[in-house]
Amino acid sequence: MKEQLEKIQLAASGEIAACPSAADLELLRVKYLGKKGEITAILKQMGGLSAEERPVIGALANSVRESIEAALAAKRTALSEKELSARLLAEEIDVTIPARLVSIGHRHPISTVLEEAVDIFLGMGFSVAEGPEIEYSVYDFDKLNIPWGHTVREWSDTFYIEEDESVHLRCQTSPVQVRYMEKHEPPIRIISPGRVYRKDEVDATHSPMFHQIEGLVVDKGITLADLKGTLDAVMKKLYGAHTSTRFRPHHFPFTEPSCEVDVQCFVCGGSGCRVCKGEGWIELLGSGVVHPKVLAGAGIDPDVYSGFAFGMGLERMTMLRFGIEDMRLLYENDMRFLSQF
Ligand code: 2U9
Repeated sequence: MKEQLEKIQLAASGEIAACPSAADLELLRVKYLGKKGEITAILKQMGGLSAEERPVIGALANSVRESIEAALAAKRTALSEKELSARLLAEEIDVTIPARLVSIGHRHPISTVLEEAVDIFLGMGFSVAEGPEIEYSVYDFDKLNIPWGHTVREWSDTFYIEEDESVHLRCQTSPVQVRYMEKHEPPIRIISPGRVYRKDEVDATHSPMFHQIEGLVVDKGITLADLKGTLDAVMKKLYGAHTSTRFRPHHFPFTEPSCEVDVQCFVCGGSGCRVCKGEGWIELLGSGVVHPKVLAGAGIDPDVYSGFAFGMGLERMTMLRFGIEDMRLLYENDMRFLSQF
């Protein structure tokens, strides 16, 4: 039995030393120290020993068990240290590798110009009004004094949704202001920015979808002088304090009198260049005193109140502001182009 125990001791220490993993180590523990293990088997046979042999073999068996337990414990520690250092090596983070930069996009130049204009109008006491892009023709045409038969109502000019031409994609944001007048008492001071649609062929200066900012002021005693003073102040804020404005007579169905507004060329200062096409002036806005029929149609008494309105194309303002010569570039979503502005 003594030799048996010594053999077990030798075999166990060899196997434990060579054991490759914690799972295999557990199998060895069961093999040597478990209930059906080799040491237990020896202890079970001790009943057949003489009274002198029993304590000697018992002490030996105990010391073999303790030494196997100690070897197992030492090996367990060694294996877990090995596993830890292998994991640390595998999961090592090299903090010196340059970070992959996240691309965070870029504000569209149209948004930049829109936000700037909205800020200016908010500062002057205007608020922003919005409305549907699919609009009743009554709101986009009739209530704006654009009667049946007017050219802008033609199929070739408009994206009709209904066969009977009663609903279409709005061609201006004016209907938003008609809706606002119907719901609010003067004084009214609003701008309505948004997308509008016209059946234009795509070229460097046209697109079937573009953006406008329109504005409306209605109160007692509003005159053309308020229109001129307000728009002159806005243009000075947009293009610099030295900017001069010029008001030319024009015609719009919804305003009377009507005018177009030019600003002195902010590139050449008025002497004539490529941007202003030698004119010295750049046309930027349409405007006028709101037609009494338009006020009355929206439930506002034109004998008590008067107002002025204006409209500008955001794409045109953006192109002039950043020196962009082709409108199509604004819609291509090419980051190489957009991130320049
Ligand atoms: C109401 C009454 C009148 C809005 C106006 C213009 C003149 C105008 C153009 C500028 C360039 C359209 O984008 S563009 O092609 N707009 O010239 N718009 S007055 O007049 C209104 C609006 C609402 C109730």
